[in-house]
Amino acid sequence: MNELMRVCRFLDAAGKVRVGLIGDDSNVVDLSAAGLESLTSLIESDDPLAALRKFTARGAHRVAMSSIKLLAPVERQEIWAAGVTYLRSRIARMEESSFSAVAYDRVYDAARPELFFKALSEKVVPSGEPVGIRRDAKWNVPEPELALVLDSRGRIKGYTIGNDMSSRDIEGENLLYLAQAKVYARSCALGPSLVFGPTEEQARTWEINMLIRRGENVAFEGRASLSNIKRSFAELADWLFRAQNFPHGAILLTGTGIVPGAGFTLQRGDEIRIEVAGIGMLENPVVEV
Ligand code: DO4
Ligand code: MG
Repeated sequence: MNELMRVCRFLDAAGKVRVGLIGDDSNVVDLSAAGLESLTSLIESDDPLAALRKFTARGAHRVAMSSIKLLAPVERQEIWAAGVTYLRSRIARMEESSFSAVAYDRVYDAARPELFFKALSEKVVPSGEPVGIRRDAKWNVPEPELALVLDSRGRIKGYTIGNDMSSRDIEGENLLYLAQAKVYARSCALGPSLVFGPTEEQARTWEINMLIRRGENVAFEGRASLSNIKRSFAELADWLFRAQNFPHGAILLTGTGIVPGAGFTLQRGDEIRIEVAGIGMLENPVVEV
């Protein structure tokens, strides 16, 4: 088992953006104070774990988790997403749209995966901030997904949690509306941390859990094993980097295996919690946009 190191981006008390190592003791080691330039420089380094050890050894400046504001663990990376990578997602897409059912059925087994642009980094919502549901949609869901952190050469350097917020009625009406169903204000959340160290084999042993609270009640609860993703992570990364340049690297959401039943839609005020042991909990309230 490889060692895991969890890194976050945060605002310090003076409002400066910092990169920190999350400890087990509710403290964060301020790596920027130890000379770390950026999250991107860690992602680009050949051995991020060795770089992290070097910076933490340089007289650690610790800050309490409770005193910082978390930012999304992304700098200038583009955010992309894969779709229909779990059998559950194929079934759900075919149910929501008679019109596009054949396309979803085919892409699950095709050599080329479904990949789509999801967000610019400056539009990503961190843990704690609201995600959006479109006011012109009637059927809105969160999509909890493992996200791969890729360097500028397409190498998998770490993992985070992504929420690929989606409007299922818009997507189901016509496949040509996919961009509107997927890309709108507050439609992508990432965080809370970026984990360096785990191999793909290790990450595939993890479970992803989602709980949606509505007032005092649990409106939905579900889980999926990451071992059920049909394609290898390396395969998804390889397709993304074909005929594309990502000078700052990229984040690639790997698809959802948790799809609430057809009677469920998000409402304003719902609270979404997505957890992957080892990465942490991505928590977002829901607002209408
Ligand atoms: O085209 C549909 C998108 C599917 C998706 O986002 C997923 O499977 O996670
Ligand atoms: Mg998705």
